[in-house]
Amino acid sequence: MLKIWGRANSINVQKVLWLADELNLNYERIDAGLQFGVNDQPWFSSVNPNRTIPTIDDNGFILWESNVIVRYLAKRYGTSDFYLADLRQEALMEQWMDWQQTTVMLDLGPLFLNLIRTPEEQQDKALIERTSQQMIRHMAILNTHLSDRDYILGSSMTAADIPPGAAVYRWYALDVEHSDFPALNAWYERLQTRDAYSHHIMQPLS
Ligand SMILES: N[C@@H](CCC(=O)N[C@@H](CS)C(=O)NCC(=O)O)C(=O)O
Repeated sequence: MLKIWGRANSINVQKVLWLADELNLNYERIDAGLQFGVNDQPWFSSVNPNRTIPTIDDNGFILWESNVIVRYLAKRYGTSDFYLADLRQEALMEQWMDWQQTTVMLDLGPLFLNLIRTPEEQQDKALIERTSQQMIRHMAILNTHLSDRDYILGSSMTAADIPPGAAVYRWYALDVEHSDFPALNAWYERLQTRDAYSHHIMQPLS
């Protein structure tokens, strides 16, 4: 059975759990990271030398890096309309997934850590202001993209919606300035109708 190491409050783990439920996969999740440890045990470095979560074991095939896990599982277990086989469509899926990881998270990550995991007196207010403004710019890009389609790649949900969809919940859940982005908000509402999204992504921030 598929094994997923990672605590349920990690955005990177949540992406994998959301996908696994969308694909109706049987899996075992093992709490790991922060207070749960496991990734600090000596044996874990042979599974993932970075000691990060999520890490998966799919019948002996070990993989880390959340968005790569999303792509692998979607490609292996998803239908061709969930993971698009066409070269250019696939590249567009990867574009939006990597944008979440390499652009959005550069701001959302520190913003989240400061607001949620840092005592108020130690919070970096300048960083909070700067990353909040950057998040508005990132979300404006997604809002524009979604203005003439229901999902990232068109009329139905694909694996491409998963990383940005996980990020957008965090942004809306944080107590920061949110501009009025109708298309982004409509997509967010569409995602909220999915059981796997509300179950895994819409968790209290901790
Ligand atoms: N780029 C990696 C980042 C992985 C990562 O940094 N995960 C965090 C949790 S979101 C982690 O392992 N933190 C250490 C811990 O929880 O002990 C990915 O997307 O999988």
